Amino acid sequence: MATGNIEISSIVDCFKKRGFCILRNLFTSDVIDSVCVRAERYLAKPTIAGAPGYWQVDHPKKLVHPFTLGGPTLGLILNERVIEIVEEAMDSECILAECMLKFDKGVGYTYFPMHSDFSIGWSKSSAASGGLTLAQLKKVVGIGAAIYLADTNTGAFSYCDSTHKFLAPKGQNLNAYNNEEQQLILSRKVRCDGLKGDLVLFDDRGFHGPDQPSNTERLAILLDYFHVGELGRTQVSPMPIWSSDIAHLSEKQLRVAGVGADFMVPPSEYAHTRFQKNPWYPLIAWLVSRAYFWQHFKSTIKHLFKRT
Ligand SMILES: O=C(O)CCC(=O)C(=O)O
Ligand SMILES: [Fe+2]
Repeated sequence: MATGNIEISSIVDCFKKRGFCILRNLFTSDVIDSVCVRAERYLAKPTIAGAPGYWQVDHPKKLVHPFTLGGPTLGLILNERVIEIVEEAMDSECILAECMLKFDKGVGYTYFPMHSDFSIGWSKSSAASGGLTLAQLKKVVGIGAAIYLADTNTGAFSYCDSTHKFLAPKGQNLNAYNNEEQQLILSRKVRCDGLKGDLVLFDDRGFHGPDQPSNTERLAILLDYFHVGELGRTQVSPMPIWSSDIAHLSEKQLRVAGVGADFMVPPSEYAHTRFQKNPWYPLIAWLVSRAYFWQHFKSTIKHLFKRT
């Protein structure tokens, strides 16, 4: 746990040893509060017919792209001090590969089990050949971050201490490991309890996930930075940044935000678009197409009367 002006090198030392660390007092409560107000607005209703809101991809959670919150939110997503820590830990330039504001409802069952984000052969798109090699996996290829937008304990982000050193030999899914291996990994699980505004940094290669099952709601911004030296200037999907916000970004922030970068998944196919496959989608789409029917009907009648 690092608070205040602690040296970057001691943060990186801890991060490299244990695979995670918690940073406190990075952001002022004013900034966090104003991001929360923006988040609440978007979390009130789902996006329908272009009206702003959250994305629904399953029952337990609501998602919002944090860049759409705008303003002070960008200071969290592209914090220069965090970028400095991430780049020192990677020993490379980084790029923001993915980010998401996530509200977990606390449904009382496990829907996001512990996992590793990388293993040998990893790739996000079928177009990429071969996938991640062992030599690449030995480097800090990806660093995730969770920014707590409320005090968090039950349901908090959890990390299996030092498991980034295992390099997930049987893959990303914990179920692929035998009982003994699973017990060994899970016995190292540390629940990262934290305060509103805390930021947890974690090595993507280690086993991690939310503390589930949990009956507690949780609100966090999740970020993922990739190692540019190993994975290229490539994002999982491009970032939707408002023109008014992009004007305030420094050169370093623009670089990490991925201005001019390549991407693996087109925005129209990215995970948040899953509702297109929901059985209710055609009906809701039909309702939307009729949403202004009464107005249309009145205009048509008026027009007819005018003609006669
Ligand atoms: O929701 C969480 O706490 C885990 C997120 C996660 O696994 C990730 O961002 O890679
Ligand atoms: Fe993950």
